[in-house]
Amino acid sequence: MDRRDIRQDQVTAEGADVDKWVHSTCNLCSVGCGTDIAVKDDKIVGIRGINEHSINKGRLDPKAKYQWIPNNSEDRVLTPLIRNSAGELEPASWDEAMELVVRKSKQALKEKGGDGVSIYSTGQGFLEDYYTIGKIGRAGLKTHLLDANTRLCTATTEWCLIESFGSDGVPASFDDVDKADTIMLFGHNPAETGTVLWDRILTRKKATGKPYLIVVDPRKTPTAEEADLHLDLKPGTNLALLNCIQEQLIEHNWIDPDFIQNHTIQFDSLQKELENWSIDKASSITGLPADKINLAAEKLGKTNTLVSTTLQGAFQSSDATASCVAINNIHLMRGLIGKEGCGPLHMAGQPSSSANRTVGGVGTYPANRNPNNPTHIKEIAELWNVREEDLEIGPNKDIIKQIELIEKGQIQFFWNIHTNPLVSLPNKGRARKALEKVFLVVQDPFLTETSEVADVILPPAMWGEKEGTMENADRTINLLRKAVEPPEGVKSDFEILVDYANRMGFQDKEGNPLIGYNTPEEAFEEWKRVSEGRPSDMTGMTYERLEKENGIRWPCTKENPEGKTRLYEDFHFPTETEYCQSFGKNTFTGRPLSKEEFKEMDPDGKAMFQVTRYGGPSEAPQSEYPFWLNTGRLVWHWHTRTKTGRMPEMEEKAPQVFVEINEEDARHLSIREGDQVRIVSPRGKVEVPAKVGNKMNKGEVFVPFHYGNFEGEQTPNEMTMDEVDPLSHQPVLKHASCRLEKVG
Ligand SMILES: Nc1nc2c(c(=O)[nH]1)N[C@H]1C(S)=C(S)[C@@H](COP(=O)(O)OP(=O)(O)OC[C@H]3O[C@@H](n4cnc5c(=O)[nH]c(N)nc54)[C@H](O)[C@@H]3O)O[C@H]1N2
Ligand SMILES: Nc1nc2c(c(=O)[nH]1)N[C@H]1C(S)=C(S)[C@@H](COP(=O)(O)OP(=O)(O)OC[C@H]3O[C@@H](n4cnc5c(=O)[nH]c(N)nc54)[C@H](O)[C@@H]3O)O[C@H]1N2
Ligand SMILES: [Mo]
Repeated sequence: MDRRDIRQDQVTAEGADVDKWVHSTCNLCSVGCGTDIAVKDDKIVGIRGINEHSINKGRLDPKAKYQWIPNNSEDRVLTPLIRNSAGELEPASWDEAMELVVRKSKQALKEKGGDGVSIYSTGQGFLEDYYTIGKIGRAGLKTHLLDANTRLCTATTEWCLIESFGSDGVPASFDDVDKADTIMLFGHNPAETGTVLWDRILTRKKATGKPYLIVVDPRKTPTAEEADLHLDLKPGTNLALLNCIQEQLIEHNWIDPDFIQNHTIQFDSLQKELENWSIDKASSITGLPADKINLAAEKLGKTNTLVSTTLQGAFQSSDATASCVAINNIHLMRGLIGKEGCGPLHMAGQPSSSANRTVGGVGTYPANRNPNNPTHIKEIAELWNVREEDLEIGPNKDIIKQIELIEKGQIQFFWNIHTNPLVSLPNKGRARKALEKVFLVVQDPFLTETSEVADVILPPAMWGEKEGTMENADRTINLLRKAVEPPEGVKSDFEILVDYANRMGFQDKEGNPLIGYNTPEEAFEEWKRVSEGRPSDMTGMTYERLEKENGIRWPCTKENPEGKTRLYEDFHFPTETEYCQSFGKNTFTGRPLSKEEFKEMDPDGKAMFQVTRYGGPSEAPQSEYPFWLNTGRLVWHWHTRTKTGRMPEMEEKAPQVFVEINEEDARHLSIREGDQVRIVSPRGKVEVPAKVGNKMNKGEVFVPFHYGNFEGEQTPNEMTMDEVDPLSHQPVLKHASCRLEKVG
């Protein structure tokens, strides 16, 4: 069914004759392509796709081909920096920098307790780093302030899976993408953001006509242009469409009553909630013609196999979790899960954001454990050899809540690892003031918008210069070997974390170092023991196997060494009260449910239909701000451009920020292609050149979020909202109101 030929993409520096190729994985995006790194004289000189890797079969994304260039960039930070009394960053030794970091974190712990210290990490590091952060955070610092940029990225994946199936873990995999008759890409633009996966879909479509492609996105994206059915709904109306589709499936009896009866609970309450939905109602809210909604419902109702992907157009909105739960409901009512070519495939974005959720570096507990289940906490305490009462549990505080706690003076020490929040966080003005207030450690190979307000900079080794594993969007664990020694003066994120734990004197209950391992592989071996018996069991994996077999999906045990292509093939879901990852939350308010409430539902191995009530967007255009502001990605750039901005091949494709405007709107405002336009939202403004065309619907504008503030007021996050989804606490980065003014 997989129709791709091998096509090995390779780029090396001119004239480089390569000494060796070292096994690795692409570090840009969650598809997880196997790559070999070219090495010459202990320097990275190129990259190629791995032909035997089933995910990419030798292919590489355009950016991926140049991702080794920033490693060799002249402007890497090669020594720790400390801000002096004159306000300048000054070179320091590792001892000086780490002693300052330790002193300041001890001071914050003394004055404010565990919640005086925050570690804000990433979805682009290694599983072993995250596992270490989780252990340091829970058993060392005893903080509730472990979060990451994954909050902005894939927190909704985690929560919609918990709500429906009792645990994180995406049910379908990329292999199902090859088999599905119908694929619905919901708020997902893989033609720009997952090009190798997109190529896999298109190659099959061109050869066989399958799959039927439904694309839900208000913009005419390159993905939408290939769709059989493009639903260009109004921004923020996802759940109105999905509620109507659920209602239509029931009304037309396009459902699987046996599956519903045998493997799910709460269908009746959902059915009742949906009664007042109709095509007309959905049409008036979404702006979609009735016949398009009708067609979508019929296609989804009649297809024999279905994969639904979701990404930021679903996650970065105020009904994020509810919308993704509605998609789970659709799969459950049609019985299209746990079967070949079927299942929800809620995506990840960053190359290893899933790993952070799995191992507990990001407010979750290791191996999908439930913090409100004392047995699970006891297990962690035993595995870590610490006293149960010394393990910090309780509600985790997400990054937006943390900004508020900084404003209130609660958080004093903030350790920012592998993310650039002063470009990527919403409502940037507020975020910047907050980060100016704390003692800020920035761990980054480059000076960024965030390091402008840092007190200490710790320079890390980059991709290719360190060893570890990553988890991609379909539960595949991939290995990255160290190809070269890092430049002199820098240390890997893992080494920095272990060094910090030892300097802090964190110990287990017998006085041994809390972090008892010294290498990433030793950390992985410890993690494997922690994962045993849990949904994300990895006890059957070894570094050697991961390299030889080009990645393995969890769960992977000794009994099931091949890993699992898809979850829930036996239609058994991890919803037993004593096993589940969480007792869940109220799907409308986000209030956490108690064990008693969960027990009352009594799913006991069945999947859970959840009521999905439409709330509508939290901010919408009105008189003073009549336009919708949409933000997102371009194929040429990676996030805040600290990497792609250093690749001349990518910079020249998209050197500058812009605002994309519908041609009628532009005419109305006398704006022409290239004119400078001021975009003003209730929170901030930027001035950028206009791009006029027909990709945007009237009343909607789009700005790529990649561009920071080094070259003037450019970042759209000056204007975005720090409202969050009530369950996943993912910020509503895709929807804000704004007005346009022609400058000059
Ligand atoms: N080139 C490139 N690729 C990347 C990245 C990158 O920076 N550059 N980053 C990676 C990461 S971390 C992530 S998270 C992914 C993100 O990948 P995607 O989610 O595919 O990318 P985005 O552009 O953020 O958003 C997707 C689409 O959501 C649409 N959208 C906006 N509002 C709505 C709405 O109300 N409803 C619906 N249905 N859609 C809406 C936008 O128009 C946009 O086209 O990409 C990954 N891949
Ligand atoms: N308006 C708007 N805002 C958004 C989004 C959107 O769609 N719209 N999308 C959101 C999403 S989904 C995401 S994922 C975020 C991404 O936002 P960020 O995570 O803030 O963006 P990056 O540029 O990937 O930042 C990674 C940083 O890590 C550094 N780095 C590189 N390699 C290493 C390493 O090995 N170790 C360490 N310690 N550092 C390293 C890089 O130099 C860079 O500064 O943005 C979010 N913000
Ligand atoms: Mo992301």
